[in-house]
Amino acid sequence: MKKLTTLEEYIINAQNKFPGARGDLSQLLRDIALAAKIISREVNKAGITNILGLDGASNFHGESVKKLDLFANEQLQSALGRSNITCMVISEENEGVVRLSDESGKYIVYMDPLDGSSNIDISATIGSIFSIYMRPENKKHLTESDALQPGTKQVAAGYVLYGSSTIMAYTTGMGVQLFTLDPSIGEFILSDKEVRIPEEGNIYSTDEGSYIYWDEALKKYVKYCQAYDPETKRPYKARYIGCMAADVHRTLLQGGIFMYPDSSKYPNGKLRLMYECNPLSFIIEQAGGLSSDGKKRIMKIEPTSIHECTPVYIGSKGNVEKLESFFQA
Ligand code: P6P
Repeated sequence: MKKLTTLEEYIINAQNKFPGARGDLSQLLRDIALAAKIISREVNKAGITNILGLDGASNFHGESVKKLDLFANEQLQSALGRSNITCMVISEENEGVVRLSDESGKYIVYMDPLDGSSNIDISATIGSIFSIYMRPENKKHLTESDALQPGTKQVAAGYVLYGSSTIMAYTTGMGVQLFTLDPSIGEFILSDKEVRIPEEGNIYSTDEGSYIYWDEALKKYVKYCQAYDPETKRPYKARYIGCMAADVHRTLLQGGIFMYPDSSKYPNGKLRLMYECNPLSFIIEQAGGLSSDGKKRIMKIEPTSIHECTPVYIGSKGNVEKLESFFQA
C-alpha cells in the first residue's frame, strides 16, 4: 500500500534538513493550510449557506467584494495572527498594511485571499495566493516600505485551489510540491513532488475579448498561436478560467503560456505584482519555467507600491521566450 505523506509530515521532514531552522516558517505554512481547510469547507457549501453573492461593499480597487472574499481574508489573517511569526500582512482586500501581534514576527505575508472571486457564483475554480518575505533585520518599527521587496527575496510562496478538489502548492526554493485535501480526514496529502513544467506546451491562455485593446506585437503572437503548423503543434488550444491561480496551475501541469498583458484598457496590466504575479512566478520558475513582463523577469521588478500591477507572461520556457521574441521584433 502506498505510504501517504501529510503536509505536516512533509513540512517537518523538510525543516529537519535545516538544523538551524526554528520551525517558524513551518508553522506559518501550517497556519495557511488550516485557513485553507476552513475556506475550502465554506466554498464547498457556499451554495447552501448564505455566503454566495456580493457583500455590497467594493474594495479600494473598485471591485465588488463577495462575501467569500471577506471570509477568506478574515480566516487567513486570523490563522496568521495565531502565533508571533508574521509581523505584517498585505492583502488585496485591505488598502494598507495590516500589523499583526506586536510586530515581533519575522515574516511579512502578501496574499490574495480569494483570487478569481467572479467565479464564485458559477461554481468555477477560485484560489488563495500567498507570498512570504523576511522582515528587514534590526528594524523595530516597520513601515510599508519594508514590505516593498523584489520577488527574488521571497522565502516561500504558493496557492490553494478550490476546484473539483482542493489543492495546495508551495515552494520554499527547493522545488514545487502539490498536496490534495482529503476532506474525509481533513489532511492535505502529498500528491506530486518536485513538479516540473513541460519545456514547451500547446495551450495559450488569455482573455481574447480584450483583443482590440492589445499592443500589435501581442496580436501577432496570438495569431502565431492560431496558425496551422503541425510540426509545432499549432494551432494551440485556448483555455481561460478567469482565475490566475487556476490558469497558472494548468500551465504548470500541462505547459503553455498564461498572459495578462498591458493594454490601452490596463496600461500597467491588471494583475498585482506582489500577491499574484510574484508568488506564481516563484512557483513556475522553481518548476523550470519563466515569468516575464514581456521584457524582463517579473521577480526582478523593484516594487514601488504594495498594490502595483504588472503585465505578466508566465509558463513554459519555450512559449515565454517565443512571446518575448515578438516584443523584441
Ligand atoms: P478578467 C481575478 O479577478 C484576476 O485577478 C485573476 O485571477 C484573473 O486571471 C484575472 O483577474 C481575470 O481578469 O479581466 O479576465 O476578468
